[in-house]
Amino acid sequence: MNAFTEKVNKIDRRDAKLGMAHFYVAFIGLFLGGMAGLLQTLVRSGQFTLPAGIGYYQLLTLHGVVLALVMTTFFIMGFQFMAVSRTAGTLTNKQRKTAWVGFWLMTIGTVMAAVMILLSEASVLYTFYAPLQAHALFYVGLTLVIVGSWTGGGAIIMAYVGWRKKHPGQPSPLLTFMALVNTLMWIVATIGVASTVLFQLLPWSLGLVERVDVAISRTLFWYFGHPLVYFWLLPAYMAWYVIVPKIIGGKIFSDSLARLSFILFLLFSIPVGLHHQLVEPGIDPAWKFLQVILTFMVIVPSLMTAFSLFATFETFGRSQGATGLFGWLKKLPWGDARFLIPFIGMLSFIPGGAGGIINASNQMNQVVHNTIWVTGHFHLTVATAVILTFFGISYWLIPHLTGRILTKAMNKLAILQGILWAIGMTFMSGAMHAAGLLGAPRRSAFSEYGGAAQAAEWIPYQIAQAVGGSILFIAIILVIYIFINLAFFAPKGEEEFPVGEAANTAEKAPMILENWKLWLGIVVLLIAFAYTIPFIDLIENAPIGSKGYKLW
Ligand code: HAS
Repeated sequence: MNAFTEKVNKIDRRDAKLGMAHFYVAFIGLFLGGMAGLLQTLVRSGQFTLPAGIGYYQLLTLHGVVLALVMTTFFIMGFQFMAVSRTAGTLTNKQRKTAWVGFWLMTIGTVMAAVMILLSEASVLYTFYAPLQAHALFYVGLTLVIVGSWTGGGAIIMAYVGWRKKHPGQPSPLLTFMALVNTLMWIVATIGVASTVLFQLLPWSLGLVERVDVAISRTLFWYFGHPLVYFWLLPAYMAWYVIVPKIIGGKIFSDSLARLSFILFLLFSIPVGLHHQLVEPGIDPAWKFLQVILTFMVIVPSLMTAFSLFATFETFGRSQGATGLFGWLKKLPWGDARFLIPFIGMLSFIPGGAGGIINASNQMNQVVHNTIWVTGHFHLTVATAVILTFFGISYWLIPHLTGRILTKAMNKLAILQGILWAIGMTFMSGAMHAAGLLGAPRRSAFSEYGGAAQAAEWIPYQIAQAVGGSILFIAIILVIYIFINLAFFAPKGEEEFPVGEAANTAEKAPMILENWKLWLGIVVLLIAFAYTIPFIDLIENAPIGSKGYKLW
């Protein structure tokens, strides 16, 4: 390898350290959160009681906060830093320092929130809905996680701006562009959750004010809560658009299409939060209807992604001599964990996305809202499509960063891990969907509901969830084992950081896609359009508010 390719292709050791720090926290979180998940499914089967006074809702809070908020955020920040470092060049000292400050703020915040949960001071679940009231330090911890992520986001923005200055008139590298879009979306979205935490929940939990306006707090939460799911999804899309084509030996279908789909996410992922509140009182149905329409707009970039992926796979297969309608499927590298694991994720996103469309449809939402169907939906989307893609990324990125390789034996184990995950999740998420349709509630411990006949119908599905949860836990043990191997024990060597090229390199991405004043201007307008009147309504018609409750 000559000095030039070395410089371009290999991530600088100082940046690699930054990435690995994020991944250590993410994988510790995966283990703790996964353990909590296993115990939950066992409790809900009715066959197991928690020892040592551990509460079901305490465990559920740990599971949700550690996996949905902590594990994802650390993995995503780490991955995005590495993607930027690989494609826009090594971070400057200032950028790297800023990123480290962000990392430490997030880590301190995580420890604070986790300690409060473990001390049973914050069993408020991952959505920390008022009027459930946690200890003030729980909210302070979450605030630090957000502020830390903004600081890290600042480092990504600085790296992007630096690249643009050095390359005037040129479109930025695709992965850097994508990391930037996700960062911008995240910053705009987290303003909602930061507002409710700082101005409502924190003063209320400190006793500075007695009551909280529940509807405003939830609306601010969901202003953030829906883009949050795309903050998880977009790094997986980065891998699907840019990395998977290179792994299979193919090309990115269209660089411009990929960028456009990310811009559409930036525009439409925020002004849609009311679709989580379709059954809540206090919000005019006309505004809910408007946000449902906008929700259907945010489905478009996912459909574009599906189209683009099929095109990449089919074009590659045919270039290898495949014939017939589905002959190209046979040409894909099924034995390569770096491809197979994200591919299982893509497959699961087909029913996962279809479930989302059902949720978003007002009438059907009345059937599924607050049932365990919704839990089934997000275990297919974030806990399969996204997480399997993150595992697939780890299988080449961790050895790339530690100067080791994914051996054939580890590749096989990784494939087994992905297949176990798919089987476990089919049991667990499938049973959740089915029980939800029979009316089983979400966010609830085991109960026979006074011997009600309807509740008895749910029990076989709850047992199936425990079977699925146990298989998933075995898969988590495997992934942790592989992670430790890749971080510390695998043979030394060079593992590639695959970055795909567009099929048509002559096609230059239109520079308008990097006109941030335009896109952020539209974002602000759409948010103002979708949220101003609902918020004025909520404030004008505010009830006296609620005192805090600790139901655990
Ligand atoms: Fe959702 C609730 C609507 C996507 C996560 N969602 C949740 C919650 C979470 C979550 C965590 O409208 C629960 C929050 C809570 O605690 O209360 N969701 C949607 C819609 C979409 C959607 C319309 N959700 C996601 C994603 C998530 C996620 C992504 C995480 C990563 N969701 C809702 C609604 C609720 C909700 C309501 C509230 C429910 C309630 O009442 O509480 C869309 O973005 C989905 C679009 C996706 C597609 C699929 C495209 C398929 C692709 C794969 C292609 C495959 C290939 C391989 C190429 C249209 C891209 C195939 C190869 C072969 C050979 C076949």
